[in-house]
Amino acid sequence: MEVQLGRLPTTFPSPFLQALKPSNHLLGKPCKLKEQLDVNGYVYLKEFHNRQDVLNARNAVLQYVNQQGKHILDTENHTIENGVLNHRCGLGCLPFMEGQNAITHCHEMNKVIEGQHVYTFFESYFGEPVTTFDFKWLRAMHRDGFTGAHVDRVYMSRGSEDLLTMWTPLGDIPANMGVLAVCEESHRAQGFTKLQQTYANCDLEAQGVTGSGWFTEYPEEISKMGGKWKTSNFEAGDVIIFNIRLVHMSTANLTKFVRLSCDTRWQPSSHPIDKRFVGDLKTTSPKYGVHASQSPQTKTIENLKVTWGLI
Ligand SMILES: O=C(O)CCC(=O)C(=O)O
Repeated sequence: MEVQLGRLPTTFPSPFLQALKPSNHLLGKPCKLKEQLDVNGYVYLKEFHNRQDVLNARNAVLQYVNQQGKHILDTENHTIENGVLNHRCGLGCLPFMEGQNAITHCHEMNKVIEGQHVYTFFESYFGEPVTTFDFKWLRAMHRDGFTGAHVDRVYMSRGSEDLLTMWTPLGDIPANMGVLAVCEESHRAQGFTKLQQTYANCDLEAQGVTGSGWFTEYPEEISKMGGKWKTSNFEAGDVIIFNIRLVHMSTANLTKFVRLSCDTRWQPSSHPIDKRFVGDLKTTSPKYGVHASQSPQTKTIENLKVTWGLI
């Protein structure tokens, strides 16, 4: 299948972008799951959520998206449930849904992303009660849109170092429609030491960095340090869970369908928590990522890379 990883056209599966192997055989064995997460930086689990619950959440989000404007979905030729984008709908046309709001916390979404099965999994994994951020990164990705390579730590380092991200695709999402891709072992492989000591240790907000916060939009800039890019044709119910130092990005949405997904964050309740993402969060506007704005005068990852000797 022809895909695009960030800005790079490539093929999946291929030696450059390999297929993720599920770790379902390790479910119920928290020590083994931990070992796998420590070694690879992630675990990929098929059918983690109930498929029908995910499809219900997808429909609730699609109804919401359609209510935000007439020219977002092509409802003249397709049903809302098909999620086909109007051909004129690009960046800025889809609603920004991240945060804590009516759609992130609707019944259908809650049943998936904060269901008892998720609490049970993380409680077993951490061996203690767990907390999830109230902030949810619910995303609708436009045609050709993607997320650049980054580590989550640059956005959320003021709490637990054991923070985990769970990426949940809302629907069946093949690799050419905008799926999460991880650079295996990038959290610990020797070639990443400098990146981990500079970029990954940076608190973007404290440093006043503007823009997306991504390290790069070009995956070769990451894999030249080591590691291996991996992804999958995700199906509704599948998840990938990874740590805050693992480099990841997404493939581009080369299809006519809107890509819907949600990333949620989980940690032991006994650990300090990044207060920016819990409590009453009120309205949230885009700060980093695909919707971020950037002024050339301000501090950016591009000029920091020169300071860090990573260019
Ligand atoms: O869904 C995406 O495009 C990116 C998700 C991501 O970066 C994350 O889950 O941390």
